[in-house]
Amino acid sequence: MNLDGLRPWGGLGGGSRPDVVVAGIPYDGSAVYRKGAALAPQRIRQLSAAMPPVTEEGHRLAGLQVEDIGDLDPGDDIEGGWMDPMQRLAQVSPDSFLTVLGGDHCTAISTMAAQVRRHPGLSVLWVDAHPDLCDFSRGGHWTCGCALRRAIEASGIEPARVIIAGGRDYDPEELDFIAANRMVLVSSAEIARDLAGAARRIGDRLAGEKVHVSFDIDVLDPAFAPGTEIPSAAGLSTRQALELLRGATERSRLVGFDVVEVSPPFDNGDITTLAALKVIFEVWGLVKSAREAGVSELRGKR
Ligand SMILES: [Mn+2]
Repeated sequence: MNLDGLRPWGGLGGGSRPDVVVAGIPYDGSAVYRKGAALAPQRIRQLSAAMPPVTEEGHRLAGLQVEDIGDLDPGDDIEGGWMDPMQRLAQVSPDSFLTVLGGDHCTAISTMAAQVRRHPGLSVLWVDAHPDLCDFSRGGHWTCGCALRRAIEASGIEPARVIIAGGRDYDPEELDFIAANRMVLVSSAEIARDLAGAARRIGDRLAGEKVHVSFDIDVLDPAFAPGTEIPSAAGLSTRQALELLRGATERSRLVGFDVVEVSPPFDNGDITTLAALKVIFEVWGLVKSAREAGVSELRGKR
Protein backbone atom coordinates (compact mmCIF):
# COMPACT_ATOMS: atom_id res chain seq x y z
CA MET A 1 0.00 0.00 0.00
CA ASN A 2 1.44 3.35 -1.01
CA LEU A 3 1.21 5.72 1.97
CA ASP A 4 3.74 8.26 0.71
CA GLY A 5 3.22 11.73 2.11
CA LEU A 6 0.53 10.60 4.57
CA ARG A 7 0.88 10.92 8.32
CA PRO A 8 -0.25 8.36 10.91
CA TRP A 9 -3.67 8.66 12.53
CA GLY A 10 -5.15 10.60 9.66
CA GLY A 11 -2.74 13.45 10.42
CA LEU A 12 -4.30 14.05 13.85
CA GLY A 13 -1.03 13.55 15.76
CA GLY A 14 0.70 16.18 17.85
CA GLY A 15 -0.42 18.65 20.45
CA SER A 16 0.61 18.97 24.03
CA ARG A 17 -2.81 18.36 25.62
CA PRO A 18 -4.01 15.25 23.83
CA ASP A 19 -7.70 14.48 23.57
CA VAL A 20 -6.75 10.91 22.67
CA VAL A 21 -3.76 8.87 23.84
CA VAL A 22 -2.87 5.77 21.82
CA ALA A 23 -0.67 2.90 23.05
CA GLY A 24 0.11 -0.55 21.66
CA ILE A 25 0.60 -3.80 23.57
CA PRO A 26 2.23 -6.12 21.00
CA TYR A 27 1.72 -9.35 22.93
CA ASP A 28 0.18 -12.63 21.75
CA GLY A 29 1.62 -15.07 24.25
CA SER A 30 -1.89 -15.99 25.42
CA ALA A 31 -3.14 -16.95 21.96
CA VAL A 32 -3.76 -20.68 21.96
CA TYR A 33 -4.94 -21.19 18.39
CA ARG A 34 -2.91 -18.93 16.10
CA LYS A 35 -0.41 -16.28 17.05
CA GLY A 36 0.02 -13.07 15.08
CA ALA A 37 -1.80 -10.37 17.06
CA ALA A 38 1.55 -9.09 18.35
CA LEU A 39 2.05 -7.61 14.89
CA ALA A 40 -1.22 -5.67 14.98
CA PRO A 41 -0.14 -2.40 16.66
CA GLN A 42 2.51 -1.84 14.01
CA ARG A 43 0.19 -2.61 11.10
CA ILE A 44 -2.68 -0.58 12.52
CA ARG A 45 -0.38 2.43 12.98
CA GLN A 46 1.00 2.10 9.44
CA LEU A 47 -2.42 1.93 7.83
CA SER A 48 -3.81 4.69 10.07
CA ALA A 49 -2.18 7.05 7.60
CA ALA A 50 -4.75 5.98 5.00
CA MET A 51 -7.70 7.04 7.19
CA PRO A 52 -9.40 10.35 6.46
CA PRO A 53 -9.83 12.62 9.52
CA VAL A 54 -13.59 12.67 8.94
CA THR A 55 -16.23 10.25 10.21
CA GLU A 56 -18.55 8.29 7.93
CA GLU A 57 -21.28 10.85 8.51
CA GLY A 58 -19.06 13.80 7.66
CA HIS A 59 -18.09 14.92 11.15
CA ARG A 60 -14.62 16.43 11.02
CA LEU A 61 -12.05 15.04 13.43
CA ALA A 62 -9.60 17.91 12.80
CA GLY A 63 -8.81 19.54 16.11
CA LEU A 64 -8.85 16.23 17.95
CA GLN A 65 -5.28 15.91 19.23
CA VAL A 66 -3.91 12.38 19.17
CA GLU A 67 -0.74 11.43 21.02
CA ASP A 68 0.75 7.98 20.32
CA ILE A 69 2.95 6.93 23.23
CA GLY A 70 4.19 3.83 21.39
CA ASP A 71 4.30 0.22 22.50
CA LEU A 72 4.23 -1.12 26.05
CA ASP A 73 5.87 -4.45 26.78
CA PRO A 74 4.37 -7.03 29.13
CA GLY A 75 7.31 -9.39 28.48
CA ASP A 76 6.86 -13.00 27.48
CA ASP A 77 3.93 -13.84 29.69
CA ILE A 78 1.05 -11.68 30.76
CA GLU A 79 0.68 -13.32 34.17
CA GLY A 80 3.98 -11.87 35.29
CA GLY A 81 3.98 -8.86 33.01
CA TRP A 82 0.55 -7.18 33.00
CA MET A 83 1.48 -4.68 35.72
CA ASP A 84 4.09 -2.73 33.72
CA PRO A 85 1.82 -1.68 30.83
CA MET A 86 -0.99 -1.12 33.34
CA GLN A 87 1.11 1.33 35.36
CA ARG A 88 2.08 3.32 32.27
CA LEU A 89 -1.53 3.46 31.04
CA ALA A 90 -2.74 4.47 34.50
CA GLN A 91 -0.50 7.56 34.28
CA VAL A 92 -2.40 8.88 31.26
CA SER A 93 -4.50 11.87 32.25
CA PRO A 94 -8.14 10.91 32.86
CA ASP A 95 -9.04 13.82 30.57
CA SER A 96 -7.60 11.93 27.60
CA PHE A 97 -9.56 9.20 25.84
CA LEU A 98 -7.41 6.06 26.00
CA THR A 99 -7.09 3.90 22.89
CA VAL A 100 -5.11 0.66 23.21
CA LEU A 101 -4.04 -1.56 20.32
CA GLY A 102 -3.66 -5.26 21.23
CA GLY A 103 -2.31 -7.85 21.13
CA ASP A 104 -4.41 -10.83 22.04
CA HIS A 105 -7.33 -10.25 24.38
CA CYS A 106 -5.23 -10.84 27.50
CA THR A 107 -3.70 -7.40 26.85
CA ALA A 108 -7.07 -6.12 28.13
CA ILE A 109 -6.01 -7.26 31.61
CA SER A 110 -3.54 -4.36 31.69
CA THR A 111 -5.94 -2.00 29.93
CA MET A 112 -8.95 -2.67 32.16
CA ALA A 113 -6.93 -2.52 35.36
CA ALA A 114 -5.52 0.86 34.26
CA GLN A 115 -8.95 2.15 33.28
CA VAL A 116 -10.46 1.26 36.65
CA ARG A 117 -7.66 3.24 38.31
CA ARG A 118 -8.15 6.22 36.00
CA HIS A 119 -11.93 6.08 36.27
CA PRO A 120 -13.21 4.54 39.51
CA GLY A 121 -16.75 3.22 39.13
CA LEU A 122 -16.17 2.39 35.47
CA SER A 123 -18.43 0.11 33.42
CA VAL A 124 -17.08 -2.07 30.60
CA LEU A 125 -18.69 -3.11 27.35
CA TRP A 126 -16.92 -6.31 26.26
CA VAL A 127 -17.69 -6.76 22.55
CA ASP A 128 -16.58 -10.24 21.58
CA ALA A 129 -17.72 -13.53 20.04
CA HIS A 130 -16.50 -15.14 23.28
CA PRO A 131 -17.03 -14.07 26.89
CA ASP A 132 -13.43 -15.05 27.79
CA LEU A 133 -14.70 -15.94 31.26
CA CYS A 134 -13.07 -19.34 31.79
CA ASP A 135 -11.07 -19.79 34.94
CA PHE A 136 -8.99 -22.39 33.12
CA SER A 137 -8.94 -22.81 29.36
CA ARG A 138 -6.85 -24.63 26.77
CA GLY A 139 -4.13 -25.55 29.23
CA GLY A 140 -3.79 -22.43 31.33
CA HIS A 141 -5.31 -19.78 33.58
CA TRP A 142 -3.86 -16.94 31.49
CA THR A 143 -4.89 -18.02 27.98
CA CYS A 144 -7.19 -15.83 25.88
CA GLY A 145 -10.30 -17.82 26.93
CA CYS A 146 -9.62 -16.49 30.44
CA ALA A 147 -8.98 -12.87 29.42
CA LEU A 148 -12.08 -11.28 30.95
CA ARG A 149 -12.00 -13.50 34.04
CA ARG A 150 -8.41 -12.39 34.78
CA ALA A 151 -9.17 -8.78 33.83
CA ILE A 152 -12.04 -8.71 36.35
CA GLU A 153 -9.71 -10.02 39.05
CA ALA A 154 -6.80 -7.73 38.13
CA SER A 155 -8.96 -4.62 37.93
CA GLY A 156 -11.22 -5.40 40.87
CA ILE A 157 -14.28 -4.38 38.85
CA GLU A 158 -17.59 -5.94 39.87
CA PRO A 159 -18.55 -8.53 37.24
CA ALA A 160 -22.04 -7.02 37.03
CA ARG A 161 -20.48 -3.79 35.71
CA VAL A 162 -19.30 -5.67 32.61
CA ILE A 163 -21.73 -6.21 29.72
CA ILE A 164 -20.89 -8.73 27.01
CA ALA A 165 -22.14 -8.01 23.51
CA GLY A 166 -21.88 -10.13 20.38
CA GLY A 167 -21.37 -13.47 22.12
CA ARG A 168 -21.92 -16.67 20.17
CA ASP A 169 -19.29 -19.24 21.26
CA TYR A 170 -19.36 -20.34 24.91
CA ASP A 171 -17.86 -22.83 27.28
CA PRO A 172 -20.50 -24.07 29.77
CA GLU A 173 -18.41 -22.69 32.65
CA GLU A 174 -18.73 -19.20 31.20
CA LEU A 175 -22.52 -19.33 31.19
CA ASP A 176 -22.43 -20.43 34.83
CA PHE A 177 -20.23 -17.45 35.73
CA ILE A 178 -22.48 -15.03 33.85
CA ALA A 179 -25.59 -16.35 35.63
CA ALA A 180 -23.94 -16.47 39.07
CA ASN A 181 -22.74 -12.87 38.76
CA ARG A 182 -25.88 -11.46 37.12
CA MET A 183 -23.94 -10.26 34.11
CA VAL A 184 -25.75 -9.11 30.97
CA LEU A 185 -24.95 -11.08 27.82
CA VAL A 186 -26.37 -9.81 24.54
CA SER A 187 -25.74 -12.40 21.85
CA SER A 188 -24.92 -11.86 18.19
CA ALA A 189 -28.27 -13.51 17.39
CA GLU A 190 -30.17 -11.00 19.53
CA ILE A 191 -28.31 -8.13 17.86
CA ALA A 192 -29.10 -9.49 14.41
CA ARG A 193 -32.80 -9.92 15.25
CA ASP A 194 -33.29 -6.47 16.75
CA LEU A 195 -30.27 -4.21 16.67
CA ALA A 196 -32.03 -1.14 18.06
CA GLY A 197 -33.58 -3.15 20.89
CA ALA A 198 -30.25 -4.77 21.76
CA ALA A 199 -28.51 -1.39 21.79
CA ARG A 200 -31.26 0.02 24.01
CA ARG A 201 -30.99 -2.89 26.43
CA ILE A 202 -27.24 -2.28 26.78
CA GLY A 203 -27.70 1.49 26.79
CA ASP A 204 -30.15 1.26 29.70
CA ARG A 205 -27.45 -0.42 31.77
CA LEU A 206 -24.73 2.03 30.72
CA ALA A 207 -26.77 5.23 30.96
CA GLY A 208 -24.97 7.90 32.95
CA GLU A 209 -21.89 5.69 33.39
CA LYS A 210 -18.27 6.07 32.35
CA VAL A 211 -17.67 3.30 29.83
CA HIS A 212 -14.64 1.51 28.45
CA VAL A 213 -15.21 -0.60 25.33
CA SER A 214 -13.04 -3.67 24.81
CA PHE A 215 -13.53 -4.67 21.19
CA ASP A 216 -12.38 -8.12 20.08
CA ILE A 217 -12.29 -7.96 16.29
CA ASP A 218 -13.63 -11.54 16.21
CA VAL A 219 -17.06 -10.17 17.12
CA LEU A 220 -17.20 -9.33 13.42
CA ASP A 221 -18.08 -12.12 11.06
CA PRO A 222 -15.02 -13.71 9.46
CA ALA A 223 -16.27 -12.30 6.15
CA PHE A 224 -15.51 -8.83 7.52
CA ALA A 225 -12.53 -9.68 9.71
CA PRO A 226 -10.76 -12.89 8.66
CA GLY A 227 -7.44 -11.88 10.18
CA THR A 228 -7.92 -13.05 13.73
CA GLU A 229 -6.80 -15.84 16.03
CA ILE A 230 -9.97 -17.92 15.83
CA PRO A 231 -12.67 -16.86 13.38
CA SER A 232 -16.21 -17.43 14.67
CA ALA A 233 -18.97 -17.81 12.10
CA ALA A 234 -22.33 -16.00 12.20
CA GLY A 235 -20.96 -12.73 13.50
CA LEU A 236 -21.78 -9.07 13.16
CA SER A 237 -21.13 -6.99 10.10
CA THR A 238 -18.93 -3.95 10.62
CA ARG A 239 -22.07 -1.92 9.94
CA GLN A 240 -23.99 -3.64 12.76
CA ALA A 241 -21.07 -3.26 15.14
CA LEU A 242 -20.84 0.49 14.54
CA GLU A 243 -24.58 0.97 14.97
CA LEU A 244 -24.52 -1.09 18.15
CA LEU A 245 -21.63 0.89 19.65
CA ARG A 246 -23.35 4.17 18.82
CA GLY A 247 -26.73 3.17 20.23
CA ALA A 248 -25.39 1.40 23.31
CA THR A 249 -23.16 4.28 24.46
CA GLU A 250 -25.10 7.39 23.45
CA ARG A 251 -26.31 8.00 27.01
CA SER A 252 -22.93 7.34 28.66
CA ARG A 253 -19.47 8.87 28.73
CA LEU A 254 -16.88 6.95 26.69
CA VAL A 255 -13.48 6.96 28.40
CA GLY A 256 -11.55 4.32 26.48
CA PHE A 257 -11.44 1.72 23.76
CA ASP A 258 -9.16 -1.19 23.06
CA VAL A 259 -9.16 -3.28 19.92
CA VAL A 260 -7.64 -6.73 20.15
CA GLU A 261 -7.06 -9.97 18.24
CA VAL A 262 -6.32 -8.37 14.88
CA SER A 263 -3.83 -10.81 13.35
CA PRO A 264 -2.08 -9.38 10.28
CA PRO A 265 -0.50 -12.71 9.21
CA PHE A 266 -3.99 -14.19 8.72
CA ASP A 267 -5.50 -11.11 7.16
CA ASN A 268 -6.62 -10.78 3.59
CA GLY A 269 -5.60 -7.57 1.87
CA ASP A 270 -5.52 -5.78 5.25
CA ILE A 271 -9.34 -5.74 5.48
CA THR A 272 -9.28 -6.70 9.16
CA THR A 273 -6.76 -3.99 10.06
CA LEU A 274 -8.80 -1.46 8.10
CA ALA A 275 -12.01 -2.59 9.83
CA ALA A 276 -10.31 -2.03 13.19
CA LEU A 277 -9.27 1.45 12.06
CA LYS A 278 -12.78 2.26 10.88
CA VAL A 279 -14.15 1.39 14.31
CA ILE A 280 -11.40 3.40 16.06
CA PHE A 281 -12.07 6.51 13.97
CA GLU A 282 -15.84 6.28 14.40
CA VAL A 283 -15.43 5.91 18.17
CA TRP A 284 -13.18 8.99 18.15
CA GLY A 285 -15.96 10.77 16.28
CA LEU A 286 -18.37 9.88 19.11
CA VAL A 287 -15.84 11.16 21.66
CA LYS A 288 -15.34 14.43 19.78
CA SER A 289 -19.09 15.02 19.38
CA ALA A 290 -19.62 14.38 23.10
CA ARG A 291 -16.85 16.83 24.02
CA GLU A 292 -18.28 19.51 21.77
CA ALA A 293 -21.75 18.95 23.21
CA GLY A 294 -20.25 19.16 26.72
CA VAL A 295 -18.55 22.47 25.92
CA SER A 296 -21.71 24.02 24.50
CA GLU A 297 -23.66 22.75 27.51
CA LEU A 298 -21.17 24.51 29.80
CA ARG A 299 -21.48 27.70 27.74
CA GLY A 300 -25.26 27.44 27.94
CA LYS A 301 -25.13 27.27 31.74
CA ARG A 302 -23.10 30.47 31.99
MN1 LIG B 1 -11.81 -12.04 23.31
